[in-house]
Amino acid sequence: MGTAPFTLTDDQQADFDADGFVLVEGLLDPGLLDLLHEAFDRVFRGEFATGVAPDEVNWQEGDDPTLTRQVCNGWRADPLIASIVLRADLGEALARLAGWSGARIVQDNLLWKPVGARSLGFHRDNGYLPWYRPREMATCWIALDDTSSAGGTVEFARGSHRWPIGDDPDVEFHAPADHRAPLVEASTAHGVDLDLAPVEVPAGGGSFHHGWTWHGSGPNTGDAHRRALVLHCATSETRYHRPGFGEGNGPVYSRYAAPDDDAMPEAHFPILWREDGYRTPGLPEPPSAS
Ligand SMILES: O=C(O)CCC(=O)C(=O)O
Repeated sequence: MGTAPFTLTDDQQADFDADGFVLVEGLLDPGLLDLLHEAFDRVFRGEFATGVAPDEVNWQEGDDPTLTRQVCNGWRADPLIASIVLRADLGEALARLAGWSGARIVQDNLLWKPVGARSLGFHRDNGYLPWYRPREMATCWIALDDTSSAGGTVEFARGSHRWPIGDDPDVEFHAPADHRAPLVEASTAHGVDLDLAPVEVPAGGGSFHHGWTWHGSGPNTGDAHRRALVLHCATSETRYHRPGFGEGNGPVYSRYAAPDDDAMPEAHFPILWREDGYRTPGLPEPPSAS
């Protein structure tokens, strides 16, 4: 057995277009879950198998146990993480959902919310991206444990990808006092009712969401870990946008820009899938679990 390639259906595309997200099952071979849990253990212990540090390390063993643990671009540090978040089939699904001719990874997220850990504030991913153009992202969120509302799974505000752009309230991502406050402020400002959809799926399932969809998650009041591996992509055509380098998460990710060229280097932002058949050479494939 191996991970069967994910193929998007017309119904899933229609749900994504209407709601700004779609829930899916079977993104991952269940036999890989234990191996991925071990990879999370390694990375959050500071063991970087490749010798390369992730771009953002927001929690390491010994830090505040009530915080949701987060590492960004763990794929640079761990080959198993790389083999999942660099998958061609996931890149293809994201490109098709977003209407792009190809997809490149911008960032992965390793998120680990143990029992009792606090929330992640509601936000829109595109809000962090003034440093590249087009300012678009689409995301695949993969549950590594069975998820539930009580366990603090991610929630999406249905239809919020169509809300106006440009006047979003300030957002505190890590452990805000009220994780839904910016969402409530935005929905009130736009005069729309909130319709929140929790991603409740078996481990190995997950979701795809649009870069302007509001999402966040509550504390883990359940009785089990809540780990997720997240793949954020942009179109393969994306180029740096220097006026935005100092904003959003630009100070971290614009470090890979050449001084005289706005191309995004494939070594740092590999192309996972392109409709003409191109894929950045040498990317790893997922191992066979059994
Ligand atoms: O898992 C969460 O609670 C948040 C995930 C997130 O922000 C994302 O996938 O873009």
